[in-house]
Amino acid sequence: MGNPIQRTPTVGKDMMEDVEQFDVMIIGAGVTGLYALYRLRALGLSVRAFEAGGGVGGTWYWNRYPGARFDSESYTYGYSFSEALLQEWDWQEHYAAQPETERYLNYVADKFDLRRDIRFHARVASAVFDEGEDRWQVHLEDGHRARARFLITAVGSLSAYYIPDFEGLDRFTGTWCHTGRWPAEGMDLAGKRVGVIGTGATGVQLITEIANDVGHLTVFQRTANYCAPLRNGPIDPATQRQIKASYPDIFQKCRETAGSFIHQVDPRSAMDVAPDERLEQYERLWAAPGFKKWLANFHDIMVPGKANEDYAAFVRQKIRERVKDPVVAEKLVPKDHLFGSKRLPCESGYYEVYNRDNVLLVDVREAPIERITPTGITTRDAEYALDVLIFATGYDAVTGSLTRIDIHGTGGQTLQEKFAEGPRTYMGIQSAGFPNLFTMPGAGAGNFTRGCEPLVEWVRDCIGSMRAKGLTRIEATPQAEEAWRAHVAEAGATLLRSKANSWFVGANIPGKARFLLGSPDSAPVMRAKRAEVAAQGYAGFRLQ
Ligand code: NA7
Repeated sequence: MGNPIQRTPTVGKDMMEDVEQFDVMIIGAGVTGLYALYRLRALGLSVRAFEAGGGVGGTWYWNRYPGARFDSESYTYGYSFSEALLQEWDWQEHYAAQPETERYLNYVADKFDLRRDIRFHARVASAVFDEGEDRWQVHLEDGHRARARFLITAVGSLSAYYIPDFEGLDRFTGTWCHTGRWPAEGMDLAGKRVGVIGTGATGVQLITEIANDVGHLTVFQRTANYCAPLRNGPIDPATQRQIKASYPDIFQKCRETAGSFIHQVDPRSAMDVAPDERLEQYERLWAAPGFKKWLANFHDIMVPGKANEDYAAFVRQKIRERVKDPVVAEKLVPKDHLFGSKRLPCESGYYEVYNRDNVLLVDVREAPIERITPTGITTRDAEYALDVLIFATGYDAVTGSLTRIDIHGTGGQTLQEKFAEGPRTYMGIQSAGFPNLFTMPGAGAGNFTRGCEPLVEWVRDCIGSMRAKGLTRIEATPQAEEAWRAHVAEAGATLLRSKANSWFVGANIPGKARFLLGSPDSAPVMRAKRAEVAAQGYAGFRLQ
């Protein structure tokens, strides 16, 4: 990424010319950025959002790959703040596909007249804090500059896409792309020899969707995942009416759960019920849509131990039953990580794909990819001729989208240097030495919009209260930050999602420090902690 400024820039008078001035700048016009713009503008502030894409939506703008869709129920994912919006918008499917979600976010942007404060095709290259003025100045890649008292990085937790450093990609003569940058005009896959690297939530959706259209599909799998049937379907008119009548109840239920999903965990232990009753529950939830089979199950399935292993065995059997060739089936059965330690991909016919004659599964743990050649991929054991290569290889999660921007705080320090050993923040909201910068962490492992709304409202209240008191600067104290980091390290170590090598802990990126990205606390606990901090006059922050 180009950086138009020097390593430790200063903000002199000459740099002030032609610099737009705002109260608040937001980087990103995805789910969080749009809501932050709406809320902060309502305070009477001048707000400008900078969006690298040509339209709103963030993740739902970039991830146009075939099969991209929610695993959250559509009506639990949409914004909750406007009753009019809730009643006007008809979700078409229980788990909406990307085009529907992108339409929804465009509808929101239009309804609340948000576009007039968004600059599109505006990638922020750097941001520099002016210590004399308590203001941030951002520099866009196109040379544009703007300043504001507050900077909100609503950059998304899964937006810095990652392509492994395979030798030879530059010499590949076919077409290739990462799923997170799927071309808007689409990719012509019909009849082509297509290779997909990666079988996470994205790969699973993509592979299922394209298998029928391509000439031949080669899937390069490093780690088999536990995947569960999504059981999507259209929302009929009666259900639509029922959903619209029960939004308060839907959002209340989401508020009560750890990840802000609608599914309430069964407080019973799997091991405390009789085996036939346990199996009956497993089967019943397996037949239900969405994450129910994961999040509404016996509580101890979500911690390492006997119940977790019992359920993993159930899921493995479900996979085996669907794949005809037992050798292929065994490759698809996860054996090297605990159930729930990675994000559970939901699928709609994924395993049956491997029963097709035009699909080949290559286990790259057995025979690693050695290089990309002009005509395909060479593994230790074979060569695979490809016309199209698709990277479903994930993201430099949470911190990657922040550290790709050259952010300079007080004393010339950069966020990149500060995050070298993992994120250093106070509750994910701020980093000491970067005053007035609100980093909006993804909920990490939660129903995204449900997590982002209360966080945006907290920041809105914080900025509102500062302005009411004539304060110009808020900064997390190093002590509060250190205590938070210690808490994440300690509490995070016990969590199931710290156990596998996934993006949850930064383990998918070579060289990235292993550290839980996101909070180890449940969403209700996080909301309570933030409320307590605010009630105590922003304890853990220094205000002036
Ligand atoms: P994920 O879940 O990080 O999956 C990335 C996939 O790419 C995963 O199967 C990886 O295997 C694979 N991968 C990554 N690097 C390599 C290399 N070098 N060689 C072979 N395979 C590789 O990303 P997704 O986009 O699927 O999902 C991200 C989130 O988006 C998801 O959690 C949802 O919340 C939405 P690995 O498992 O690391 O062995």
